[in-house]
Amino acid sequence: SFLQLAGMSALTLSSSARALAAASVTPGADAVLLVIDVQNCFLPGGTLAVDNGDQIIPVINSLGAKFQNVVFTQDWHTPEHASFASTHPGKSAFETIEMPYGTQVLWPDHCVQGTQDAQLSDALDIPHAQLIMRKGYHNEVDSYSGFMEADGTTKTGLTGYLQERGLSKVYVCGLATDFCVSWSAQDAASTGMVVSVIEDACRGIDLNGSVDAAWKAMSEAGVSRIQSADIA
Ligand code: VGL
Ligand code: ZN
Repeated sequence: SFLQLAGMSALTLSSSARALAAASVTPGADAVLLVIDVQNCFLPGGTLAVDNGDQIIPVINSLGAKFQNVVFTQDWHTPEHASFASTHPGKSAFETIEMPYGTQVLWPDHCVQGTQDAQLSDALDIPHAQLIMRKGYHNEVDSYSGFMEADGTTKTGLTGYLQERGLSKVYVCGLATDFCVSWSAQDAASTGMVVSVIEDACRGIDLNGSVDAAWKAMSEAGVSRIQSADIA
């Protein structure tokens, strides 16, 4: 009967919709791969090495080849930056301190402007990347996010750059999942961009469960959690 046919086609449609949702996506002209802080400091041998951080580089290189638009961020601190434990007498790395803008984790000295430690990894192979956005260069304020400093008001200009170029679909990868990747992804989502984080192209630092907390916060901000295999 007609009713059976209508029911059949509704069933067929919904199962093909499911298949589409699971299928991989080819990034278009409005998509950008945002590669967060793949710098020597966060790689084995660096001053703030993330466990297995080097394992994501081949994944990011093959992702890069699939995107027309690629942007890097680069953590770029002054030598006595406020986020360094060494700047605060009596404080040790991974302790926290209250700053005018809130609680700040104190880090080992890392990614100091102009040093080899702060350079993007030589193993990155994405020659068509278009922009390197530096952040964390104000001595008194940290900036995990590539968009906004930790004071919650000072912008890097990256939102404007992406908007002027019509790049509204942001795919985030890099280091570290629970700090700069998470904060960048949440800020991008808050400006109305469609944001996905590519899990196997990230690694985390994980202080007291911060990786799990970051995925929860990103999910609540509307950020999708995907895998590199989801990108064709
Ligand atoms: C980062 C801690 C301090 C990061 C940067 O790239 O996730 N983490 N500075
Ligand atoms: Zn930093």
